[in-house]
Amino acid sequence: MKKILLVLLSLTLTASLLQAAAFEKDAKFRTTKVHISSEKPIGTGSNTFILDITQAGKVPQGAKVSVKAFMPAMPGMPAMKSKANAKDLGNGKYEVTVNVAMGGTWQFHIFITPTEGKKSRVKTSMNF
Ligand SMILES: [Cu+2]
Repeated sequence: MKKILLVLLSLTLTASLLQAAAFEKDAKFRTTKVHISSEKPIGTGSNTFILDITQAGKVPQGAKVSVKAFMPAMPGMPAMKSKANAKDLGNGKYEVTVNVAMGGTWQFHIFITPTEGKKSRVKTSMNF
């Protein structure tokens, strides 16, 4: 009986390790906090992120969330920009797929418009 429990426990642990995010980052602006995670490592092309948002410790329900990713112009390369609207998964979780055209450092601005109160813009950056 004990052995079965141990096997079940290790299977559960393995499953939760497999589900661990390949990418995680925290960003905040005043009392707005965003935990950004992705199941896959960030790469060129489409990247899907889960944004866990809290505002003053509460989860915003029904907020409009969008992301702007951009890379300023560099010598021999024009500025690059991509925008995406996030999908509300409920409970403060929002899913967004952002397209990034090339490797390097991208600035990410997360725009949160709650049903009531002020909009916020949370800034962070991603490097890959
Ligand atoms: Cu560039």
